[in-house]
Amino acid sequence: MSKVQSVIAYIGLGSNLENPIQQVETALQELTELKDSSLLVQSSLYRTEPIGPQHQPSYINAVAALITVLDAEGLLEQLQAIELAHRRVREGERWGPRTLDLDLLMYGRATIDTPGLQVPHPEMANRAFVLIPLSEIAPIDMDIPGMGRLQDLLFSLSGEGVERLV
Ligand code: PH2
Ligand code: MG
Ligand code: MG
Repeated sequence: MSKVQSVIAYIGLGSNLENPIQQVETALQELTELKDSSLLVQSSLYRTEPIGPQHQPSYINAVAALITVLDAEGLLEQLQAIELAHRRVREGERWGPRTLDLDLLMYGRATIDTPGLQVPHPEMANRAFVLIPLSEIAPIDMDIPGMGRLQDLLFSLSGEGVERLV
């Protein structure tokens, strides 16, 4: 009998349009229903200042951990289907506003660099709105492939503009 290889994946959630808190809460619910996967744990929600263009509303961000037997591409496909269901529009300016963004931050210890998918997410090391919620649910000394330990990345980052919702 072959063993099932399950993987822990970290997903970043973000929204700054059309009731962002509701968008993120619904998406977390949808992640609990994802095929061949189960949601292990989710962070608090955070209100965060926009990175990139400043003329857009503040974001709601969170991070979730899934255990999955989907491969990374299959998981990405499922995440994009959820984005589409939230009427995510894929045009407009880079880093501009969106109803829902689901980023595959990490897929086990995999490093993936293809035109459609880069894992770990190339921007995550610089983003307090990712690392702060991640540190709620991941081991604080977790090594992020190619980027370093979570604790060191956090230490060199300002937490300004990232406010946990009560
Ligand atoms: N996502 C972006 C661009 N800027 N800023 C915040 N605060 N939160 C985000 O999720 C975010 C952003 C593109 O994915
Ligand atoms: Mg993003
Ligand atoms: Mg994205």
